Amino acid sequence: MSSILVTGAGGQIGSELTPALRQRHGHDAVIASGPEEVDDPAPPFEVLDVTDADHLESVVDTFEVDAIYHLAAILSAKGEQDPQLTYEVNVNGLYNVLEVARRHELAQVIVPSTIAVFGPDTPDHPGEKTILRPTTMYGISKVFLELLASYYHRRFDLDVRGVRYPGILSHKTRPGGGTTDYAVEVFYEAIESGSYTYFVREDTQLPMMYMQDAITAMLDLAEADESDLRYRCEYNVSALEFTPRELTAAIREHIPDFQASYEPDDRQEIADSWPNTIDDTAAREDWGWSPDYDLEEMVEDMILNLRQKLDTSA
Ligand code: AKB
Repeated sequence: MSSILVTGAGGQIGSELTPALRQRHGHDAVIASGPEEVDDPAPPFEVLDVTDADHLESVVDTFEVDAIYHLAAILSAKGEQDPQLTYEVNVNGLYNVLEVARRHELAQVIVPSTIAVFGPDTPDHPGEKTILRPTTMYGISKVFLELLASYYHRRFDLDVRGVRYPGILSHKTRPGGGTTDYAVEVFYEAIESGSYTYFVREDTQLPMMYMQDAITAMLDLAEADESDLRYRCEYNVSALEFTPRELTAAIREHIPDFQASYEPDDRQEIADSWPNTIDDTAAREDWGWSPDYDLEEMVEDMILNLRQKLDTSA
């Protein structure tokens, strides 16, 4: 029986994408993997470092893998702390995945890109064809991803697809190493301690999305009719845009005493290099992208679920 491999399955997106894929394709048909053993997702789970091409190939062989959801990547803030490791994981890891997919003639590779492909010179509300000049190693590695995905499609007829994700908010697994992590951290702190110090200015507006919409985007694009697609991994997907000031106001609707303060650090420069909004007309036209959650619905759902998880009744 053929199977689907998920790399980075223990991460923020992987921990929610894996169960969604298992619901669609059957539990045992989805092989979760990551650099270390985790309790969640449940087995089948393989400890797999994507920079190890031989091990990746043996996993593809053993489990008769036919499609890969390649989520393993180092995000923007951590990427600036260790650009060499980021290159190794994001660039060499991606190359290993595309090469194994080519050699084994896999049916599909899904790999996310990001708004970090844009840079400080990007004009407002960029589309798919806007010139990309990122200033972070993470952004540069994702531009490479978009170009290499198109190359493997054109040259080897590999079906590679992906969306440019904005910051993603979720209550199950905390993000790690991203610039947009403040938008998740604030919920934990608001519930647990009643206050939070943002590491960006209060007027920093960035595109964001709730996890349920992020999973829908990836699965809908994977299942879209290939003849409808104008792009491979360049699809902008937009759902929400808010500043920390607006997020604070929305949280105060549920936690009136919540106190916010602002101490921008070096992640401010990364945030400032990304656009405030993005144009996702192509995704809406080509494969019917349409998010479900607005800011108020997202905040309500985050607080409800986190209160249960953190076991506070406040
Ligand atoms: C990050 O902040 O690095 C990520 C992203 C926008 O891709 N969340």
